Amino acid sequence: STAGKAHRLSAEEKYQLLSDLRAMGWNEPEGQDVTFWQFHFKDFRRAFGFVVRVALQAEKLDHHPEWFNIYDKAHITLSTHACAGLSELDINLASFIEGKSLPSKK
Ligand code: H2B
Repeated sequence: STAGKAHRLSAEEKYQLLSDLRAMGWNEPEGQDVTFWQFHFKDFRRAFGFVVRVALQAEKLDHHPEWFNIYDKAHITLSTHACAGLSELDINLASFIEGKSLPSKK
């Protein structure tokens, strides 16, 4: 498992590593060491296809999101349970989500 070695990002590391993701709409809610984003698709088929692609990648990375889907939306929260905060594993998964998995993003 890679999660056991996960290092909780410091405030400075988060500032650096999350800046690109913030520009794409990812957010860290006040008082919670997580990052989240709600994706909006054209329809359920695209939203659920997205969820499936991210699920397969999550298994490859052995790092899993918290999420829910309502019709054409998918709400994703990323954090690393093993370090009770954000780690580079979350950055990796978010980068995959932004880079490879959103051809049908509205
Ligand atoms: N996903 C997330 N988000 N955080 C974890 O700490 C985590 C995980 N741990 N997926 C992994 C699985 C761990 O339980 C396995 C054994 O590697």
